[in-house]
Amino acid sequence: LSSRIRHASLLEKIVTKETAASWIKDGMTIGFSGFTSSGDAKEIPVAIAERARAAGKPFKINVYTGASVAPTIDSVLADYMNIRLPFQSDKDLRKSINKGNVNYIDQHLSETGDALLTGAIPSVDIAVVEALAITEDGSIIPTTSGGNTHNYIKNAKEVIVELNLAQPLSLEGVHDIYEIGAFGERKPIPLQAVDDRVGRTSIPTGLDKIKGIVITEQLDDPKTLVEPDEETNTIARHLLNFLRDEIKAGRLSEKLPPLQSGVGSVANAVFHGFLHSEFHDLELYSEVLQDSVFDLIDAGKIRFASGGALTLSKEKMDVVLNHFENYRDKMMLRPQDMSNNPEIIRRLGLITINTAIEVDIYGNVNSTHIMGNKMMNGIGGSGDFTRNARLSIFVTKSIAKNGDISSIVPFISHVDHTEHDVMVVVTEQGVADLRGLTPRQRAIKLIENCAHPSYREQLYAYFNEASQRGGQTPHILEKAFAWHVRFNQTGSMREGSTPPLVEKE
Ligand code: 0RQ
Repeated sequence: LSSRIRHASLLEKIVTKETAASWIKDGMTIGFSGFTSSGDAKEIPVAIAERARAAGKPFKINVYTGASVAPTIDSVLADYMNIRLPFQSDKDLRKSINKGNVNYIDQHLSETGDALLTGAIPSVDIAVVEALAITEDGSIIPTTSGGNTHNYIKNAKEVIVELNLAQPLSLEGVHDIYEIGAFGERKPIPLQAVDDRVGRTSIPTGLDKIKGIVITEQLDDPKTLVEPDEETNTIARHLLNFLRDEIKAGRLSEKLPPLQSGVGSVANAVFHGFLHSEFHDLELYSEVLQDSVFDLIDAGKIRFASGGALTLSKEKMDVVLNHFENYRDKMMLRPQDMSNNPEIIRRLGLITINTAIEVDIYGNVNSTHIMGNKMMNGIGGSGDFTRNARLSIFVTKSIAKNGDISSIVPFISHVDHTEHDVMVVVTEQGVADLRGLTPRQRAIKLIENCAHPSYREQLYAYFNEASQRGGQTPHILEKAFAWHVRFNQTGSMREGSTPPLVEKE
């Protein structure tokens, strides 16, 4: 234990999870570590829920995290949440949010620290954070993610540590914790390349601020790997060919600028595509480092990967965590106000790849809402990256739900990324490069290159009728959401669809 708790006085602070949970009172704001189910607090949230259930009295807390966290926070605490921010992807919590039972604040991931700093959201009472070790001066060494942990520790009155003995000590040194500073005192961030180290390897906390330590030995909740399918492989192929064409045209050099990509099946397929391509010396300045990143490192394709979290499947976690010394000099984990920092994203000139739920004919993108009102996950980092990218790319399959939904629509039903930020759209149908085009030109590119053939005629009918009415961005307002309305009424966006005779399950 002395390698993990490096100041003897801290040994007296070891408590049970039940004791730690008893410190969390109704109405408090808790800042949890954790980003994409990596480096989350694992035992205390469960103990908090058990205690609340047993007490049977009204109990609600505000739950702040880095991004999505494991069900041991988001499912287990869903009934006990007042405010939840800044991102989630949990099916139980999603239900509570969409019923209006949880006050979900869907926030750009880079901005939570600033929201705390400016008093825009309630401040943190207690930070509950997973640690690899606590240093002699009371600094906390995080585990598999950066997240908002340093902001929550700084903002909180007290800190409870979950010291995780299952996370290997070889992770020590992989973090780069840099304080971006208060408004008015903020300096240019001295990061010029993906592998520049500008901060510390631990989070200054102080022995006195640590209220208790709970020992745990659970590994992170592994991610289920979504294998590439025919469509995602085709999207990946189009995307890599687009990059090749950009190189041929002289707009990109053979050594690509650093890449960012979201989580999920397309991201995985794209990175698999890189594995079997001529691209080399790749650099990542991203949030999540998934399995494929480690495959690319093993194949010698990635020079350096900067991320916010290791988001791994069970099999990959076993390999990576048992041999982390093989990877440590090729990667760095940063807090999300650095991994997603607009200043750095713009300076490094990233190529960003994120997934859309739907795209409209003018290039606006909805990443968060189903049929205009129901929250899916949240904007996550997609806005931080897209707005500031050198080359912002959105990917999506052209249809969803067996073709009853077209992902290219006349008007998106919720706006996350505007036409001004979205440069390129890729579906399994092809690539629409929207740069330098007017809205009317963009509409034709998107319908022609990205829409599913079975919806093209319908899209042209809308666009042609709208164009006759005129305008910079032609619309028929009374019909703009007709496709979504039709889907809600009939179960399909296709014109002429009739409601099913039997209610769908
Ligand atoms: O439904 O779950 O019932 O099968 O939406 O769609 O195609 O599996 O794609 O898992 O990559 O998720 C945008 C949600 C895509 C995600 C989103 C249905 C579809 C399926 C999921 P089922 P897919 P993915 C870095 C960047 C925002 C955050 C972000 C996301 C389900 O990528 O949350 O980018 N992004 N972060 O059938 C209705 C449509 C639909 C649709 C798909 N048009 N209408 N349903 N679906 N299109 C990471 C972080 O920030 C941490």
